[in-house]
Amino acid sequence: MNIVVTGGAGFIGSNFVYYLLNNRPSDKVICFDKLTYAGNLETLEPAQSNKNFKFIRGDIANRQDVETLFENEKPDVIVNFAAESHVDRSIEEPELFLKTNIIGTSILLDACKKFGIKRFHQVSTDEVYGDLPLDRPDLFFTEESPLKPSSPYSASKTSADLLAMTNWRSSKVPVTISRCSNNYGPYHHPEKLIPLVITRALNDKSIPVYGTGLNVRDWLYVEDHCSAIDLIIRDGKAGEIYNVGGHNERANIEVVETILHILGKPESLIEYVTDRKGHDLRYAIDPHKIETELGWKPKTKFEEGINKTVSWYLENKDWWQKIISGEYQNYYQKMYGNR
Ligand code: NAD
Ligand code: TDX
Repeated sequence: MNIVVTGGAGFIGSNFVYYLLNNRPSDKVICFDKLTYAGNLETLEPAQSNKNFKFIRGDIANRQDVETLFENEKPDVIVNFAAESHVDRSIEEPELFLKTNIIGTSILLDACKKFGIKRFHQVSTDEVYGDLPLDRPDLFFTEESPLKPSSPYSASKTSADLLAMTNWRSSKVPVTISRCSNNYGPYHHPEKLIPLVITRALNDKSIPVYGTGLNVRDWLYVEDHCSAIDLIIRDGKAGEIYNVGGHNERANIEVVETILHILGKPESLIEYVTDRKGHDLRYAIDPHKIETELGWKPKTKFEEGINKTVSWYLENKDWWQKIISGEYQNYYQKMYGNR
């Protein structure tokens, strides 16, 4: 199969590229990425010598780029990871999120309609369901939970999901959607909590914890997300939504303390800062459907995954040091300077 991975130079997309190259040697993998601040060609360096891999620079929100991609590559499957993905940035500058996440997805769906496709898979997020209260550990997001996004980011992802489902209903574009909880692992951009804590702690810098630090996220090791998507594009049913998560809920402060402990750094680095606006309290996925219908099971528990992740950042300092120097410094000052 010819599989186009949009956003394959970012965190999860690049892990998915490697997952396919390692596990599906008869597939051709075409990464289509705009290379925004979040995309990094160095991440794909080891893939460039693989005869089954090809990189194309392009924008999912540009119709010409997308149609040329379809004409030249004749994809069987599109897996759409391309997105603006950071909640904090979306609160400051929503417009780019609407353009890439909504218009971009719509343009991809139009091309699927025009050129034909065996499967369009939309990589979505548990954030479309809004949040759960902290005092109801019995509640989980199911595929039937109401859509109640809290940020411009999650509103844009919700809109993309609705467009995907309407294209299935009205035009029979064979769409599937996965809604996954927070990922962590190699190649995660240092603007996000786990790599931010690792990289700042290694530089003995303060660790900004929003609000009380008690907000809960449900962490999934990125390779487990990749195996779920791989299964859905092969065995999942068109028109279906699958929640993906591994019951690894942790309060943010627990995550921060765990990382400091692994690195042997003091908790005095922790600095409580002004909360995120509209900060979602708790995410927790019920993965019953994908487990029972497709036989998916995550392999990596949080304790193992977080140790592997910290080791990866220790062994790949070059990768993240280049990112946190330069433009990212201005971003950090802008976002955290007055907190
Ligand atoms: P990321 O920000 O690390 O990577 C996004 C990638 O998309 C980058 O390579 C970027 O260059 C590319 N991109 C951005 N705009 C583009 C455009 N207009 N055209 C083509 N490429 C473009 O994001 P991530 O964390 O890897 O997330 C990937 C997907 O998974 C997103 O759709 C996100 O909503 C979803 N998701 C992420 C998580 C998570 O914990 N990170 C959890 C659930 C779902
Ligand atoms: O400096 C920080 N301090 C802090 O306390 C940052 C960056 C985050 N946080 C908190 C906010 C969240 O409760 O940590 C938690 C995780 O934050 P992020 O890493 O920004 O992730 P989150 O907002 O949960 O969203 C992530 O998971 C769902 C991804 O970025 C989304 O793309 C995905 O859809």
